[in-house]
Amino acid sequence: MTRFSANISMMFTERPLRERFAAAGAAGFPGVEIQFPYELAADDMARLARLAGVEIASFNTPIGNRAAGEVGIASLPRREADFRQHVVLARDYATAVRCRNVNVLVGVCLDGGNKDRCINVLYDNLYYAASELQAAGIRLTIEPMNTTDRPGYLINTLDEASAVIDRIGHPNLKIEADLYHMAMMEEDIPASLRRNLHNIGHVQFADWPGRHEPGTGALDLPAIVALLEAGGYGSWFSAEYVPSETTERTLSWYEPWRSAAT
Ligand SMILES: [Mn+2]
Repeated sequence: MTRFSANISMMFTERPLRERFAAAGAAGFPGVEIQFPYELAADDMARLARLAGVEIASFNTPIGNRAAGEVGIASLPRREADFRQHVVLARDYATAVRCRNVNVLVGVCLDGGNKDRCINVLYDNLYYAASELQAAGIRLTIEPMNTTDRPGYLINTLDEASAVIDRIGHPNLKIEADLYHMAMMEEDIPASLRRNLHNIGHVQFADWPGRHEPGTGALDLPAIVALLEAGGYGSWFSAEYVPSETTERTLSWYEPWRSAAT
């Protein structure tokens, strides 16, 4: 059965974070995800999710020092020890909240533009993270992002992510495919999804342009869901959009699936 989650870092923000779990559950979502959960204690978050009847679908490893331009530290030379701490933190957090997917932000190269060095650091770090998480039963993903919102981000398309995965060669490393980023970076979204389907471990979406709810742009969500499921994809579809009005008023796209689930 198709399972949708709501990203409560961007949705249901009319409420304090602690109340968004129940709001997502009441709207019929069996899962939530959260970009950076660490402001909540893990046992607190586990309790909020349990009370709301939702699973935690995915979250990111820490973003690092945003003021210094860091978008994750996975590709930063001389930060390997900090990266490993982030992985252990995320692994323990995911275990406590029973989350089965953790996403690593591959980041931008801040080493004076020495991209080769950053890429080599990234390979080593991803192999470490994939192994560490696999031992805990948690999948690791990397997410291609668009270069307009994230200038310099190291992985921008599904093909690039697949090339990194093939190079690293760890079975626990997959792609978090975000249809919003794909709309800006891919020549042919269905073709790219088909080509990389064997590597896709998690899916997010927002419409484009605007990054709002499905129906506000060019995204054909039912067609994408059908394509992925026909190809064997069986994990979450995570709504990660900026609601164009109060979140509850932007959920008509979800109605067909919500009715089917109840
Ligand atoms: Mn995303």
